[in-house]
Amino acid sequence: MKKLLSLILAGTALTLALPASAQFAKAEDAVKYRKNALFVMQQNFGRVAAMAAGKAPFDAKVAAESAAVAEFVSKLPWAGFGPGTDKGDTKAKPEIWTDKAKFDDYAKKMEAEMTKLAAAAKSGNMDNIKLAVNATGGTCKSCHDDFRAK
Ligand code: ASC
Repeated sequence: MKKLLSLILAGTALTLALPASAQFAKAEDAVKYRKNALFVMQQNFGRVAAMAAGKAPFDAKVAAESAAVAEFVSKLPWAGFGPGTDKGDTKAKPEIWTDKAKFDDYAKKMEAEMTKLAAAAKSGNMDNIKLAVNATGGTCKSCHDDFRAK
């Protein structure tokens, strides 16, 4: 019984650890994985940003749900930037791999701002949502400026 429990716990730990250490069958899959994660994040962030900019009607429930999804998905793209994934159908600049510490720092900052945005959206306060959208968008932009080819 104890053995079964430790097996289950080990299995759970492995599953939870997967995103950060995800291995891909081929580099092309890693590129697709990170692009799709960034796309899903952007679609959800963009929905909230459109409300903050007055380009879409404010729907507090949709904003809260979208920001929560964006926050979760913001943790996923990085597993797709492993060694050897700098080639192919990608705008990722080589500096991502030569200046990894800076790239990782940008990633962490974006995740942190997404968390603040999710909290703001959950509270439903539009002034806070606007501030958080701007701060989060700023972290998207600075990383794109340095690490994404035009
Ligand atoms: C988006 C998106 C970005 C950021 C950026 C904010 O919705 O796709 O890259 O916001 O434009 O400045």
